[in-house]
Formats: sequence, structure tokens, C-alpha cells
Amino acid sequence: MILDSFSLKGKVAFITGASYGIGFAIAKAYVEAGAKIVFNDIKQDLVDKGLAAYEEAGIKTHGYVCDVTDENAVNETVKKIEKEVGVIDILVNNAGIIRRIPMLEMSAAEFRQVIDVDLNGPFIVSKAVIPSMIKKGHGKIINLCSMMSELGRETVSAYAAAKGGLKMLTRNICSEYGAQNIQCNGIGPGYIATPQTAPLRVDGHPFNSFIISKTPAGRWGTTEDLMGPAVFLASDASNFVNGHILYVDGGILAYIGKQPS
Ligand code: NAP
Ligand code: GCO
Repeated sequence: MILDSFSLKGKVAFITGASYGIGFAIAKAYVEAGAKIVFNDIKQDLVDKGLAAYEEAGIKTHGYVCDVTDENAVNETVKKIEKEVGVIDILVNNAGIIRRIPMLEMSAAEFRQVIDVDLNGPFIVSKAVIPSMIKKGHGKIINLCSMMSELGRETVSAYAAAKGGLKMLTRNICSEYGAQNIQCNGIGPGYIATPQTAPLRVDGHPFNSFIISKTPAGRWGTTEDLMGPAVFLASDASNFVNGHILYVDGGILAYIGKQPS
């Protein structure tokens, strides 16, 4: 049955930075598809908040304190996960930050911080989980890319550089480990209503109407819009899809924008 190929039954999925937002929605989808969920956050109180939120949603998860930019902490955490939960079958590099600052006003330290979390983080975590995936004979890595993997805009130079790099890291992991049956793909969400974009969605914010005019769907995306695509890329249904960035953007990348009336 073709629908069986979308099942994640018996799989261990590690979703970074999934205490809330997109990662939380992906975790819910994966549980419904049969997976066991592991997530991390940078402080114990945030992990505890995440565990409580999952429990409220009726989901048992395993939470770990780990900063994705800290290679030693990541390696230790992956070892702990493998011992306490199981070998990671699916890695979702979801953790990410954005700093909206005009480039000429952005310090090199602020630029580096975004690159560190959004690009070095996925490199560090992928490097930590790939060896066991190779031993196990399969693995799925899904990187949270962005419209900014393809387009620029004012004030997001660091974020666009990181997400553009993440698109190419995705293609490189595909190239380097596809022969070991590892599929590494990206999800490129459009503009999604989460805490990360809350500042852009306040009532009357010009960006709010701008995004709606640039999106054929005429609306902001929701985290639910990403659940099906995330299950597809984590499942056997996508075993011959590799190095692909699946844009879930309501059509933004295909559209020049609403013509002036
Ligand atoms: P969000 O609401 O800001 O959540 C980001 C998550 O990442 C939080 O749980 C955060 O934990 C965690 N995190 C940040 N830095 C971390 C670190 N160093 N180590 C571990 N965890 C860390 O973001 P979102 O909107 O859900 O977006 C999730 C991903 O999708 C990001 O990569 C983002 O760039 C990408 N994306 C978002 C959109 C959108 O429109 N929302 C569109 C395209 C792509 P804390 O609680 O500690 O901050
Ligand atoms: C911004 C937004 C975007 C979204 C997303 C779009 O300030 O432009 O935060 O970058 O987060 O990445 O795909």
C-alpha cells in the first residue's frame, strides 16, 4: 500500500530547537506518523517548557539541553540519545535564529552568531548523526532552509547567507552520502506565523500586507502547512528524492507579486 511508505513507525526523529514553532509542528506530525521524538533547547527551563507543551498535546518526547553550535555538547547529546532512545533515523535541523539589522549597522559578531546557529549548527549536528546512520544502512536529514535560500531582502544579510549556505550544505550531504542510502533534503517554508515572524505580523505592519501581496495563496503560512511535506521527506516515500529543497511557500517563488489595481 503506497500510504504505508509514508509511515515513520519505529523511527527515532531528532528535531533540533523544537520546543515550539515549526519544529514543534513537525514533531507532532512525526508522532502521528509513528515516530519517537527527541528535541533539544539551549536551557533546561526551555526544555522543560517544551516537554510540558508536548505532554499537553498528549505527546511523549525526550528533551535534551544542547546548543547546536557547541560541537562537544552535540556529540555528547547524540551519544546520550543513541543510548537512551535509539539510533537517530531522522534528523531535522530546525533550530535557527534571525537578526534583522541593516548590513552596514550589523557587527561582525552579530553576523557570525547567525551563521553559527543557522549554518554551522546543521553541519555540527549532521556530522554527529551521519556515522550511525551509515552503520544502520539508512538515514534522513531535513534542513530548514528558507525563501532566503533563494532571495535577499533588506536587513537579513546574515540570515540569507546562512540559509543560502544551508541549501548547498544540503546538496553536499546528498552528494557525499547518497551512496550510503542517506537522503538529505531541505524544506523551504514561505512566511510562516511563528514567534520568529511575530514582529513582522503586528497589526498594520507594512510587511504583513507586503507578504500577502507576494503570496499567490494570499495568506501567511501556518506550521500545519509544513507537516505533510516534512513527513514525506522523512519517510520511505522520498527514498529517491535527494539534494532537493522543497519550497512550501504558497507560491511566493513563482510569483512577481500582485499587480497594482
Ligand atoms: P522560532 O520560533 O524562532 O524557533 C526557533 C527554535 O530554535 C527555538 O526553539 C529556539 O530555542 C531554537 N534555537 C535557537 N538557537 C538555538 C541553538 N543555538 N541551539 C538549539 N536551539 C536553538 O523559529 P521558527 O519560525 O519555528 O523557525 C524554525 C526554523 O525554520 C528556523 O531554522 C527558521 O530559520 C526556519 N524558517 C522559519 C520561517 C518562518 O517564517 N517562521 C520560514 C522559513 C524558515 P530558544 O527557545 O532557546 O530560542
Ligand atoms: C524575514 C523573515 C523570513 C522568514 C523565512 C522566509 O525577516 O524575512 O523572518 O526570513 O523567517 O525565512 O522563508
